[in-house]
Amino acid sequence: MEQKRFEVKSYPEMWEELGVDVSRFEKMRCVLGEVYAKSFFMQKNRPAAMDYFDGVMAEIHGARIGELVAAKKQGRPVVGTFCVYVPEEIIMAAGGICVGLCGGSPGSIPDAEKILPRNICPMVKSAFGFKAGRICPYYQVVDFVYGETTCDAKKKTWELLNRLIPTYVMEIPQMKREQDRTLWLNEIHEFKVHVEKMCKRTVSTEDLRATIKIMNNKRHAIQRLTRLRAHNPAPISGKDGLLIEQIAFYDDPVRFTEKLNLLCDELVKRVQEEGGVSPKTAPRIMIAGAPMALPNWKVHNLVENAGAVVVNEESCIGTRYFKDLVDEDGPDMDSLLAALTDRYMRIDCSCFTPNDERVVQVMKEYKESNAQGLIHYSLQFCHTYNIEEVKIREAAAKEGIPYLAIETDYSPEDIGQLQTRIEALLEQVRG
Ligand code: BJ8
Repeated sequence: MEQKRFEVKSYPEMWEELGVDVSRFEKMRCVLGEVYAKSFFMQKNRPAAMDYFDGVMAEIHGARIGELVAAKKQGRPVVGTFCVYVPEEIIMAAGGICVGLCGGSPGSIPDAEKILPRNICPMVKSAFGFKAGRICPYYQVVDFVYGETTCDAKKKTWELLNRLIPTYVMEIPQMKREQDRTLWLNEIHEFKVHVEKMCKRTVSTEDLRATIKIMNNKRHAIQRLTRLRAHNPAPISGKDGLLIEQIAFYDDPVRFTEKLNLLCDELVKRVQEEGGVSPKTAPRIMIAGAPMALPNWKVHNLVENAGAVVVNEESCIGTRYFKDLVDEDGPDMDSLLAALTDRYMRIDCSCFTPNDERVVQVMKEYKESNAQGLIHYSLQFCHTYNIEEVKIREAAAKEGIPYLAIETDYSPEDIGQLQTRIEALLEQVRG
């Protein structure tokens, strides 16, 4: 099949104004375009509505950055986050715009390693390296960022990131007892006060209720996509599913929701006609674990190039981001903040102890997605996911689920070894 051409569009003047190191970023832009074309345009029978998401990628450093620059000129701050614990609803209600800044690229890691130790998680290094090297327009356009005290690598990196960009830190509890909920409720109250100060706007109950609805609608749409992916044959590839989950952290939430619902309408028809992107016999694989930040498509590429289809991502760039909604009906600010507290407290990140609800959730999603094999995905040096993997492995064994645990980084060095192990898993599923 002839590969369609793809280019991430170039806007050197705008980048220059933002302080991006344009000559270095230009090279990264070209590589991203090539990798994207190879990963996404070789797929057969892609839904037509993926055109919108291809367009978002083509303009990921162009039109979207232009929108953010325009918003800043109107006095709306652009706020970067690294974790799904940071309540976007409050930032939006204060007039700010939220973008996810996790790093999924090997290209920024050497910049980070000039400062940070080498033996920490690649996601943290990649994120830090983008700012240290000035090689990402998103890191240049944000006015300030919110970090959090989830894992050690992140919380200590914020101290150093604060030298490069104002970095505020939310304290996330590590347990889920009543006193931890109280701590988190207080933290959310303080966060609101801080956001209001930074955005120079007081959040009204109506503002907050409106942004809770916007975010709930977005979560509903991604939940809908997830349910459609549970059909056999899969109406959309796992790679496209992951791409949509990644784009959810960058795009305008209202537009994203509308376009995703259009895609879902197309997938509904496919399901009715039993159409799909792979044969009914293709092994169906679920991936659970650490988030895969844009442009990390490494494991999905390997699984789907081997003839299988990824049907679910239990991850923060996946179901942990959208599985729970916020109660919209509270009559006043206090009840809305309490509803946000409860919803965000349900996120089952491995940084919590104990975190057995995640094991239950992984098994639930495995069944609901009609998967036939489970891959646990950990990033190198991520102690919490790597250790929690033991319990996921035990639960999979108890259920007789074909299982593979992967610990990897963003480099291509282990691709051959991963390919062999993934093929062995798929053989087991086929057998
Ligand atoms: S809520 S998963 S987004 S912290 S992989 S940086 S834990 S060493 S990403 Fe996360 Fe929030 Fe949790 Fe989700 Fe550290 Fe592990 Fe790296 Fe991680």
